[in-house]
Amino acid sequence: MNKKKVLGLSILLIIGLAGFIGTLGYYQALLVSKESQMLSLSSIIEQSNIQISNLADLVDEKDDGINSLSSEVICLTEDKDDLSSQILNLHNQKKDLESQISTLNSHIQIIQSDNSNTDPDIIALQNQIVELNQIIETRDLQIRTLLTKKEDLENPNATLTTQIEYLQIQVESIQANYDFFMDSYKLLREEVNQRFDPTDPKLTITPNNNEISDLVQSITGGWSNTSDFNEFWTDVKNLYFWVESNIEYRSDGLSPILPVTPYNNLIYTTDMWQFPEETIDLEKGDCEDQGILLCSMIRCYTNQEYATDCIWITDSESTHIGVQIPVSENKLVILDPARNYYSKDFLGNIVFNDITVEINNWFNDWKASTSSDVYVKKIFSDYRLETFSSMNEYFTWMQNYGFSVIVNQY
Ligand SMILES: [Ca+2]
Ligand SMILES: [Ca+2]
Repeated sequence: MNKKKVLGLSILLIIGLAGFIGTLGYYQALLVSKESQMLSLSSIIEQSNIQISNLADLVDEKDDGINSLSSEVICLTEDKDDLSSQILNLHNQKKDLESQISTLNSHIQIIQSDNSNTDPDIIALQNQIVELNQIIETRDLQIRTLLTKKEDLENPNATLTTQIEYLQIQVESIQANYDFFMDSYKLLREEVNQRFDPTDPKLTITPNNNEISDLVQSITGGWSNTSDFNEFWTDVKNLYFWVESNIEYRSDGLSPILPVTPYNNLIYTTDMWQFPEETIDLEKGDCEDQGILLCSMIRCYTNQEYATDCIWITDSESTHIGVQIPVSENKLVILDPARNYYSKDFLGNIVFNDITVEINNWFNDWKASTSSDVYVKKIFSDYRLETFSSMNEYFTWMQNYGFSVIVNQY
């Protein structure tokens, strides 16, 4: 062999040796690791063995407990049997006692029935029991009554509220009665006082009243031709004479005027206005009663189409009422049945004088020496009411009468 082959084999040998050494190292390290794992597993096994040992001890303890409990169960079962026996025994004893009681009750009933009608003590006792039961019932009733009162006392508000509600109903009822009473009095007062200086004298002129229209028809036969003023004045004169002849003059008596409220005093007057139909029925009346009747009759006769008024004159001492018929061209006819006066000539025919002349004629007839303060205070009819404060005011107003007036012709 040559040197080169030796060198090569040597190198190969070295390389193989080195590889072997490396592999050996690796397995040595692996061995160390496995030994460490073995140690760790040994430690776990050791701990597990300890736990197993502990569990074995515990199982022993439980076995002891089970044994102990088993003996207790045996004892309790014995006790239960004993108690059941006792209960059964008691049931039997109870049945026996009930039987004895039943027997005793039968004996008692027999004894009671034997003695009930014969033993005075038992009868007396029974009577006492009845009385006592009655007393108990009475006491029960008293107790219930007292309990009810107690409840009322415990709820005073409820009781007071009920009382207040009851009183309020009473107050409302009384108020309603009072209002009705006052309303009725107001109507009564208006009706009564209509007769005394009425605030609305228009209401006293009643041309539509059946009694008035029947009377007017019987006296005049009606206004058969309303363009015939001769018929008109003839019929008016007949109406005037009917009143003058058939209504007796009679001064008013003393009459009471109702106050505003029923609590004030009455006022008395001798000036009482009658309604036309009342004057017809009474056949009596003073100046305003006769004037109101005649005015109503003439208004009825003309079917309310021509002017006719009551004319109310006054001075410082007295008043008087007649009837006026305004006539065309500022003429005037006055009809005053209470004083037997009407606008006439010496033959008794109706005449048409100027208003101022006729008013003065009438004033002079009323009072022979006319006082300076006499004037027309009001005129009124069913269709109007006018009030004046002087004669000039009345004359001026009459110039512009503004209502259909009768023509001055026959
Ligand atoms: Ca006629
Ligand atoms: Ca009168």
